[in-house]
Amino acid sequence: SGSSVVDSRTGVSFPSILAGSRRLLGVGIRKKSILGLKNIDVYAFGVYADNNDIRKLLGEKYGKLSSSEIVENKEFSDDLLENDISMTVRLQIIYSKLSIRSVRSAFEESVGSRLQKFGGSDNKELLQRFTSQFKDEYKIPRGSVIELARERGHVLRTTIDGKEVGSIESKLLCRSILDLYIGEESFDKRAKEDVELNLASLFQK
Ligand code: DAO
Ligand code: DAO
Repeated sequence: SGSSVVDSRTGVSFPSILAGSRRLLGVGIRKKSILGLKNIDVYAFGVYADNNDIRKLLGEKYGKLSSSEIVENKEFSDDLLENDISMTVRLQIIYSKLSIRSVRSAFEESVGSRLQKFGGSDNKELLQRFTSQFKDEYKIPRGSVIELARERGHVLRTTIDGKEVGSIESKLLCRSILDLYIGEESFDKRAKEDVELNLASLFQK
């Protein structure tokens, strides 16, 4: 049991709490244009973070600021990405014709560009390590749920429909993945804003 939130744009339902203490902060859509012609909804996503980690790691810096001061502070989003805060991004697949090949090439583009942005040149190996977790025999039909979780110590743990497919310890990889959802050029601006507003409210008395 437990409560859930239904995203009105996609009808996808997200549990309010994951892993006991990670709270849903915002939901969004990952879109992709095909041949520059039509925009498809690839998946819906929900962003979760552990409230206690947020208070413990960022409370001193942000505890005395108002919500709007926090949200307007350029460092806030960096601090979320950089610190050892337990977070999960839960994806639910909408597009029914996803092939593993198009998934691989899409994230070589999206995750690859972030690895390059934050890590500089030497990151081919890391990207390969991540994509090699995804075997050709996996199927991700519409409705599949993928969770990308940052665990303590900057470990990125990936599960598909509840089954773990791999864990990789890398601060750079964790940061790059989360940046897709709450970074500067996130997939869904409104989701990022909701996450930041909800987090800022944690510091208000
Ligand atoms: O079939 O050409 C096509 C369009 C496929 C779009 C693929 C986008 C994949 C995004 C990554 C999904 C990760 C679960
Ligand atoms: O949307 O471009 C993107 C990035 C998605 C990153 C998550 C990928 C996890 C994919 C698991 C696929 C399993 C076959």
